[in-house]
Amino acid sequence: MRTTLQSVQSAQSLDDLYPLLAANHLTAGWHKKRASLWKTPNTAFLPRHWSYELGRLALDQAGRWIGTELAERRNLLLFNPVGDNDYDTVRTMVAAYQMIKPGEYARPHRHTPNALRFVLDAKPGVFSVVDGVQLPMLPGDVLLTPSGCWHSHFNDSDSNAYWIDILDVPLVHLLEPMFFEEFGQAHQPVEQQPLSHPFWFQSAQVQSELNQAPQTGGVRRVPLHTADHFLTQALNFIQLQPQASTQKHRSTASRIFSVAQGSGHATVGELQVTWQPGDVLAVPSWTEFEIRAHETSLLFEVNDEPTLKKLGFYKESA
Ligand code: GTQ
Ligand code: FE2
Repeated sequence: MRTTLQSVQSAQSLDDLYPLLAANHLTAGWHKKRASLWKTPNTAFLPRHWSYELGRLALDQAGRWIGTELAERRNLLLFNPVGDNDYDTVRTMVAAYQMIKPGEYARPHRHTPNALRFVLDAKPGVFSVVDGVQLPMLPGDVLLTPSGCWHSHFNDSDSNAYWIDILDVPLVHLLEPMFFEEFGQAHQPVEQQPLSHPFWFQSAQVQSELNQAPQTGGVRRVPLHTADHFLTQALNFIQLQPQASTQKHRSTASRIFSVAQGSGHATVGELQVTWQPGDVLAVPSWTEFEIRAHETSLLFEVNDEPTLKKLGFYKESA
């Protein structure tokens, strides 16, 4: 310490001082390698599109060699190809395609991250169990497994079942409150089989709400009422008439879109893609986007607006 103080004391210039600062884990705010403030958002994430046709085929192939016994979840992560990232889809959220075969049981666990499922293909007999409540998974349904809830999935139908998982794991990684626990038994006891539940948004119910929603420019929106259980993410269904498109805009929120029905084209930043049922689009923060339908289409959107709004960081521009 003596010698350190003496060497700092005897520095004759800033150039003498910089290495002494570094050796003591200090750096001069006026002499950094990287800027810490910039004029407008500078997102590291890329606009991206994933094909369900490919994801589904890859899951079928994986299913020849990996079971739920070994894997816990048979899922394919939709990672954003930036730096050494191999997990995050956008800054705060990850999306995955998951498949479960007839007779399989994806064992129960619970974790800090909030999770939701958007069902793509499933026959009657596929369920998630959330804190002892057995909820059916049928195409177009959305199911919530909020932070800390025990959850497992099983397939008593005669066909493979496929869905999209969206979780706020990357946000939990950033803030570091991660906890994860295995239930300890292979199956979760079922206590209720309700006909409706706040964690279960049935496709038919969403359709009837869409039919009553006002239409502007060929677009109808139905927000899902998740705010009491889901604090970090908001969920919307967006119906587009043929040739209708979402208004071109950008915001500080990150967004993941999944295609429920129909087909069309999207411009996300520099990316131009066509989309089909089951496909996924990543819209990073502050990236301008416009999604256009070729035929009557239905999109499912998950965004992190509630996180940004609670923190006072939400901004948008047309
Ligand atoms: O189904 O519980 O894709 O915990 C990633 C983490 C699915 C799940 C994922 C999970 C799950
Ligand atoms: Fe999970």
